[in-house]
Amino acid sequence: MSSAGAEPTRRLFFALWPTGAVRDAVDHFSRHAIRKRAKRVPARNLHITLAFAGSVTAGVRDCLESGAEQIQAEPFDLRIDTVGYWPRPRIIWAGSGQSPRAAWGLVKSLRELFLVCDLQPEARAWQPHITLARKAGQGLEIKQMGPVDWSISDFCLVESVTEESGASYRILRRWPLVGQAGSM
Ligand code: 2AM
Repeated sequence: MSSAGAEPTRRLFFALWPTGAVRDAVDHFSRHAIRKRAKRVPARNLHITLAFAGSVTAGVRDCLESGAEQIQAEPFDLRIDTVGYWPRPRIIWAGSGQSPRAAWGLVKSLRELFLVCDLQPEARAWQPHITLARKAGQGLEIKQMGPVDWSISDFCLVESVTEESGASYRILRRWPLVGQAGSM
């Protein structure tokens, strides 16, 4: 229970959410490539985090939503063709050998929005990835993947809820990518 007077918060992040076909293709790869000992991320949870806000109040959420509405970024294509393992968080991930400028522009805009909303943006460079499995050893049996081509035409604000069975994600809002080249 929250202490008296403490404002309720929700754990939020901006993300790219795959279409059904992309999700299924990535999940198919994950099922075949990852050993059972790793904790595979279920298909419904596969995504790329753009900017992680953490636990925020309703006021901050409002700020994020109204700011996100103003963001102009072009739609872009992402080719998921790379698989890797990060020993520190012990995750197996899928990503793209080449991420387009528009994707970086979108992340930059979201990081600027975080400052406007009194949130601290991530200090590290963005590392676009889909987490395929957690608590993983070097579990990859196939080093190459796909490629899976993903046409990205929107971005989402997502709530993360921790349940006994693990994290569950709920898309709260989506915004279309409609900007012109060079616009912010
Ligand atoms: P991960 O997949 O690399 O673990 C929801 O938790 C999403 O936000 C996940 O994609 C997770 O990345 C990312 N995330 C969780 N905690 C984070 C943090 N402190 N900084 C950046 N991203 C985080």
